[in-house]
Amino acid sequence: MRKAPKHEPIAELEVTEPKEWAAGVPAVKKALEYSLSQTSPKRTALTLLTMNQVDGIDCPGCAWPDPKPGHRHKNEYCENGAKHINDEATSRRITADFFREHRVSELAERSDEWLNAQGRLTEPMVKRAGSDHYEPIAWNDAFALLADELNALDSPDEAAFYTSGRVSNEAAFLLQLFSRAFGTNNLPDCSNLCHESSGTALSETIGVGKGTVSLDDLHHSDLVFVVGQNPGTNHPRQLSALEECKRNGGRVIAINPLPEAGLKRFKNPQKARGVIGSGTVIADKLLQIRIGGDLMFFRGLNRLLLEAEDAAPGTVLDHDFIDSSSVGFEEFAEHVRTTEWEEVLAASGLSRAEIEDIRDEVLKADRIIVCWAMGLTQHPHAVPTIREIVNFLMLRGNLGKPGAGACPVRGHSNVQGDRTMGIWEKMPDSFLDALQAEFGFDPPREHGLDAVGAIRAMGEGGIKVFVGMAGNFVRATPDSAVTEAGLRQCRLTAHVSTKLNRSHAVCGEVALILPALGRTERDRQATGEQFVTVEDSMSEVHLTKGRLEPASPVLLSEVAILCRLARATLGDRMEIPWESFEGDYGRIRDRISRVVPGFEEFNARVVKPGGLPLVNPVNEGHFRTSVGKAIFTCNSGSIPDVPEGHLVLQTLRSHDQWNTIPYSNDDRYRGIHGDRRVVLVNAEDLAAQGLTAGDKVDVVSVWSDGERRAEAFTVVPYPTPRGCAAGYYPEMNVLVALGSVASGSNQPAFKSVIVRLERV
Ligand SMILES: Nc1nc2c(c(=O)[nH]1)N[C@H]1C(S)=C(S)[C@@H](COP(=O)(O)OP(=O)(O)OC[C@H]3O[C@@H](n4cnc5c(=O)[nH]c(N)nc54)[C@H](O)[C@@H]3O)O[C@H]1N2
Ligand SMILES: Nc1nc2c(c(=O)[nH]1)N[C@H]1C(S)=C(S)[C@@H](COP(=O)(O)OP(=O)(O)OC[C@H]3O[C@@H](n4cnc5c(=O)[nH]c(N)nc54)[C@H](O)[C@@H]3O)O[C@H]1N2
Ligand code: SF4
Ligand SMILES: [Mo]
Repeated sequence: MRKAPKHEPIAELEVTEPKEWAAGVPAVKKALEYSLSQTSPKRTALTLLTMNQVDGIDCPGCAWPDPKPGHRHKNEYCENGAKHINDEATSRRITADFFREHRVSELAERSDEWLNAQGRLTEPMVKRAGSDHYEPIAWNDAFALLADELNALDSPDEAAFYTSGRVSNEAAFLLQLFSRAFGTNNLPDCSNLCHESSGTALSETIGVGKGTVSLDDLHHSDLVFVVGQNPGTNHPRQLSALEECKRNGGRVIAINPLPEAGLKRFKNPQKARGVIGSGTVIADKLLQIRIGGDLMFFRGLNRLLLEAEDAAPGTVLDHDFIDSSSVGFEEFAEHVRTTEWEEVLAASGLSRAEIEDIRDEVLKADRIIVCWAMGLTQHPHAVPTIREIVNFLMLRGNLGKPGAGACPVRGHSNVQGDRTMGIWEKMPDSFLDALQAEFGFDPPREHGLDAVGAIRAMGEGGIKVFVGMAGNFVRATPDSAVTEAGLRQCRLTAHVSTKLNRSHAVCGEVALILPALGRTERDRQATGEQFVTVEDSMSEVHLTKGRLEPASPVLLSEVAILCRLARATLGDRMEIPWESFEGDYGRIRDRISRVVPGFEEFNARVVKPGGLPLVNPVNEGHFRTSVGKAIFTCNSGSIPDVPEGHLVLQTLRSHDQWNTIPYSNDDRYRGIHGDRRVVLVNAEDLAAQGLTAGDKVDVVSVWSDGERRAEAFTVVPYPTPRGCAAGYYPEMNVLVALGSVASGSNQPAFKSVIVRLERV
């Protein structure tokens, strides 16, 4: 539990009307303003002009894919992508003096925004046991220290290696190789916090945990659902794809508790008409659903589709698909027919007429895509919700055909690739067998710990060494006070990072900061300049190559850090040529091509323009499920009863932040300026509780193991459904109990927090 940072003044909160449209001229202006506040016009030009171009820098922001080579715009990036890249390319630097001036305990009191704003980390640092300061350490000493601690553990399972989704395929492959050679599958990652529920639901029902659509499918779909997603802020170029879909005659339905700006109207900053015109209406319909109501909404919709088929047999359902490609239809149909309308309407907060209207849209559409993100995955019943969406798609055969399919929209630029490379605490035996055949050692077979499991184990003393490969574990995870205590209990925490964040300050007895090259920078190794590769949300693997000089000559690449750590730790225990991997990343890709299916001839194929598209078996008619067909499922669940006077709170991103890092206190589209410590509530709920705009409250969540409290937040009336509330991540993470997770995926339920407001 943490109040506003002691050391920094907080600006006055100013609330304006939420915006009706996204992007346009202000987006271009804001991107340039932020870029120039961080670095020079020359460096801005160097990064922005090559961003998302063939041979250039892959945007370090979200995982939205690029159009095919030859179809890319000169400025193939969005306002937020420009901010993310310049946040890394900043000219500001943190040196040893900085750590002499600021104690670790003081840094732990600073805001996330302030820590990030100090600039790039430039040399390895150590905080020794009993000290409250970081001091410089030579690279070799840092690796020796970390290796000694790892080797002193009673069991390799007392270590955990966390990965955040900006890490390249090459580094991710080496990290999982090192961890398994060392002897543990403890590989928690940001995917555990992000799309774990999607992976679980999709693997179970269609046999692959990835989306099935391409950009071209989106452009040519008849009807696209955008559910639990705020693309105007989090995947801005998705709006260009939706705009193209609409130009081709498609329709868009948004399902979201909030009327997010980008869902309404989009002014494409890459097109003249987008800059001067009134923009394109994106969502033909916006259903302001109650938080957590999507499962019952889709069940209601599926029931209506079954009834439409009853009324006109042979005209609604795709019997060919159902009969030849799926199992479980009869049980599913029986289950869905029992769906009570009362329950659907109560859970979704929608009217029956609204849902019937969507049925009519569906009946007119031959090709349907459902896109979703954190609004669906971060609930206790996230997995059944996504399974019900798969049912919905299957009813009319919307899987494995052009213009149709499932589209979980990934967050971090390489979060999907990291999984493909083996960053998962429970990789299947087929992968471990391939690793064994290639490297000649026996990888551990017992499943490891995920993010929630690792935090729990830290608290119980079961994890003693924590290594973070990018990311900001302490702020990304739930139950902030519990996670902080867990990390402080570790013997050693080490972070491979580009920028300073709170995970460096809330640390183990001994702590290491291992500063890495970023994606914008040239990576020179023994055999010359290297590139790395990433996989986007639509399974296209492509290369990325930095153009800037490194922020400091001392920095090492993530690959080099891992190779040197592995050599220091494993010595000559195994015949893995770490030194050769460090010198030439092509040799890592050679190994990947023999271990990971779909990457055959990786080196030769990835250098072709546009890269290497991975084929989703679903699009070739193969369902790799337990029965070899797609599986209809019977699903139940909604938000548990909300006691009188309580609200369901979702924790989300503002427009001006990258995950745990706010760039400013300006949530422009929602009209919240100057202060992030706000809670957005329906005006009638506020009135019912005797609260008015501007009142200060503590937000209190209630769990079986006690209350959590976020102190001194300002209430803001906001157009969200009755009974719902919203607040920003990571400020609200303190409220989410570690035990509150999605069943089946163990993903924290960051968007289902039952709270009450206490006036202060
Ligand atoms: N600028 C920027 N871009 C980003 C990120 C960032 O921090 N900043 N983060 C990246 C990452 S890692 C990720 S995972 C993605 C996240 O992308 P999003 O999933 O768009 O991110 P959130 O801000 O969590 O927004 C969730 C949306 O779901 C809605 N929602 C909440 N609960 C429900 C519900 O029960 N039902 C429905 N239907 N909707 C609901 C919210 O109102 C909100 O619009 O963005 C990526 N891109
Ligand atoms: N309440 C709540 N909590 C959430 C969410 C939510 O919606 N609500 N969303 C969850 C989701 S979807 C996600 S993905 C997680 C995000 O969790 P993380 O991925 O752990 O967090 P980030 O904020 O992306 O990490 C930022 C840090 O990464 C480091 N970094 C950046 N680029 C590089 C690089 O190129 N190399 C290296 N080595 N380091 C780099 C920098 O030091 C920076 O400070 O948070 C989760 N937490
Ligand atoms: S949409 Fe995502 S990948 Fe594309 S430029 Fe914006 S942040 Fe980067
Ligand atoms: Mo994410």
